[in-house]
Amino acid sequence: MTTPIRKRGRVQAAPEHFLDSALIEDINRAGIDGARRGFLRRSFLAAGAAMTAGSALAQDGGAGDPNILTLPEHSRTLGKPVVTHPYGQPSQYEANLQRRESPGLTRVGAASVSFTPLQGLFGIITPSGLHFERHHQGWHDIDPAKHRFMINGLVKNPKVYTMDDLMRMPSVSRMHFIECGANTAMEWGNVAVPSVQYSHGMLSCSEFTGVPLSVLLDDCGYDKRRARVVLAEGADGSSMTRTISLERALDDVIVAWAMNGEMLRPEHGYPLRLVVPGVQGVSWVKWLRRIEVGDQPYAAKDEALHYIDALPDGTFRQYTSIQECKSVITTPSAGQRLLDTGYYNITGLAWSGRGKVKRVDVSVDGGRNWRTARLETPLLSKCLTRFNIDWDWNGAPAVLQSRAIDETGYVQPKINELRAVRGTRSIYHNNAIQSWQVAQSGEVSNVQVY
Ligand SMILES: Nc1nc2c(c(=O)[nH]1)N[C@H]1C(S)=C(S)[C@@H](COP(=O)(O)O)O[C@H]1N2
Ligand SMILES: [Mo]
Repeated sequence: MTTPIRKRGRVQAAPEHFLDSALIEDINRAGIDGARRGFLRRSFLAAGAAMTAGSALAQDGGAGDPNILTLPEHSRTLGKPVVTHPYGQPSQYEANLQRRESPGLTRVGAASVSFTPLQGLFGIITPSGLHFERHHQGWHDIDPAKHRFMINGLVKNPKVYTMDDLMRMPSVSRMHFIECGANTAMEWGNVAVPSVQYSHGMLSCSEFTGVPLSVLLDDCGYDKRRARVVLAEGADGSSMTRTISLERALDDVIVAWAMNGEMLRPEHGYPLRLVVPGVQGVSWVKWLRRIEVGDQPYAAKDEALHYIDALPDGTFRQYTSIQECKSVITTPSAGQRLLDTGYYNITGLAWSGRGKVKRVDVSVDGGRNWRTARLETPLLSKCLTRFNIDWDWNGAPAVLQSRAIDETGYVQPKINELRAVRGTRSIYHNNAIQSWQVAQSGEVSNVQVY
């Protein structure tokens, strides 16, 4: 038995951060119906009016609503034919759901980041067109017929593969999250960004298809006695190179050509990228052109020597490539507004680079009391997990938090706990518990509470 839904809570999207003026015009012009957009529309009409809980607008409940009483045009006419769009597009009413760049983050867009709009997504899979982007030197649309992939170094038979060679090998399909090591970086010192898109949006999750790297290493006859490490190299201008321990390379790393059932999109490495489950995004080399097998003991310890975390005592921590257990509530989240008291489904995402998520607890009082959320299937290793929990909002100020625990028993830390160990000069690997404050007005904002 679940809690009966007395009155559905309504969430207003943030006007500034993920609603642009063009959309507002669209909505006003289109006079849309449909529950979800109806909420949005009423919210806009209500903008400026005092949005106290239980306002008249919040009470209309649809009774006598012309959108249900009048037979609309589309119920009386012929619709558009098949193949109007040979490759389908989202509804025009979803035009606001977009990847967004944080202005000024880098000097040029070719070395920048775009963030996934986590607040607008459902389930665990990120639509390919909304997958976050991180490039050091821009992206390319590489001709797969001309693309070559080489394995060299400590192998008996160094080989150069074409895409055709690779795609006729035995393949696997696996769902995994990818998170940039710098996700949530802006929040180390204090509250810095206005929405979950910017605080956690360097995170996406897809089904990837490709050949296991272990199959390719066997195919080339890697030197089992000496090999300790592999180095992956990208074909873009940054010549992105990252090392991975041989142990991991043989475990679950994939040389992938497909994402979410189609060939990779160019922004994500078409026609070939490395998938390194559980490890920070930088190791997932895009436009992959070479893997070199080596024996350097320093690199064998683990991957990604390049990212280090500055500690308070002036020392640094390295070999921190695994994305530790983390979670975030995506609705309600900063920039949204609750339009009514009553029932809400608090929903969010949890993940761990070390395996499966075991449990997610949710607090609505800033971490004093916790309840265990429902985890939705599938529950996969090194993959996003969707959680949901019922909440009856009584109109009083609240602080929403989620805390994930993975199958190793690791508990997601509070931001002050993390700072005590790692200081505030870090950039990477902020996996702290996120707090969203709900004001009496229903407005939700980013706060740090511990
Ligand atoms: N060749 C190449 N690979 C790359 C990068 C790059 O700039 N060039 N960026 C890395 C970083 S820092 C991240 S977080 C991920 C981002 O992958 P995405 O753009 O598909 O989200 O790709 C990684 N692989
Ligand atoms: Mo990254």
